[in-house]
Amino acid sequence: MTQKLRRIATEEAFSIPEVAAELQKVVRGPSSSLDKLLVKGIYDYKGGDPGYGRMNFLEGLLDVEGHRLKEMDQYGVDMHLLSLTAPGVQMFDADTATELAALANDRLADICHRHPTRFAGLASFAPHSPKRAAKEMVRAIRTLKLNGFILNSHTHGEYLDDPKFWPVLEAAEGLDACIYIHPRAASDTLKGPLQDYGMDSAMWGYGVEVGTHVVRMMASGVFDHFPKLKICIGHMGEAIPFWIWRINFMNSRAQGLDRAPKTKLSVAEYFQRNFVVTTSGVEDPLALDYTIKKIGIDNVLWAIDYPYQPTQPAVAFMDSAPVTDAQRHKLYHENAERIFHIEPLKPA
Ligand code: 1DF
Ligand code: MN
Repeated sequence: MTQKLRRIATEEAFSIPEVAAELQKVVRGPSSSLDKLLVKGIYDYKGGDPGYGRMNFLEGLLDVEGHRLKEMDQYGVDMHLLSLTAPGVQMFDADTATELAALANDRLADICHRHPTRFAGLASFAPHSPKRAAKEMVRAIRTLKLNGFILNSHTHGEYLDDPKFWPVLEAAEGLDACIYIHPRAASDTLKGPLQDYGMDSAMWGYGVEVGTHVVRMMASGVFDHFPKLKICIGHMGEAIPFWIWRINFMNSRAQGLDRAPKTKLSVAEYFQRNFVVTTSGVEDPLALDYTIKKIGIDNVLWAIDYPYQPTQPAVAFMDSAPVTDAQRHKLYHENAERIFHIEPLKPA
């Protein structure tokens, strides 16, 4: 019996008008964040070339049930696992962020309930207010029945290894809900040489930012406190699979020199135990093969990165990837169903 090849895309962006309006205020305000470059191109778009050289992404973000569904049908994409697009609510003050995260989660849950086989969703939260965030996380999973969480890397320059964020990690672990650490531009203290030549975002800066974030988490020993915590990272692992041997070797040396805390497991072991990666925006069969070999076939998930990446090549890439049929089922949907608690299709 051959099973239908269900295609679940796991890093698919959307927004709501209220968050878009608040981001437009940020663009026009005094923030020194490197995110402003890209955010301006999306939310202060006035037609023509947005100075960012791209299409009008905002339309694609705000439209979920119209054009997006048609495009999914056209290319055989069964489901988008939606998440509020970067930088989410993390550039706002804590109160605004808390309020808008809850609103975005309500809207997301409505969409998922209207189309239970087409959309699932990752809930937002405001890390700047960790206790309120933990409450919203419980509501998002238990009441709204969302599928996990989205975090757009740093929050005002702070990273998840900071004990102030432990209520958030405790909530995620307790709810058995994965946190997808999605990129945003590098924090103010990291951004220096990333400001030129288009390096601020997906070309390079995003990987530097998220890679730095997850190396901090692994080296800090945070996974000794939260051994069952699951973290998802996109873009074929933000270069971590390629570097893991060296990170592991050098972390063990740093521990020997008392420059890093002693941890129960090695960095390489945390990477295999606590992480899954998606293929978003990397359509390179060699990178896929290498990533599968480093982290295991059960820990790699397919993604498009709609609307920032086109659907057709992402589907063509995974349809033709040099893997067995059983592996293709894992990559396209079985791993996503397991990690994000998406109900498998009933056998026909
Ligand atoms: C871009 C790429 C924008 C990704 C994104 O959200 C994003 C981009 C603002 O290329 O402009 O999520 N990405 O994940 O690679
Ligand atoms: Mn993305």
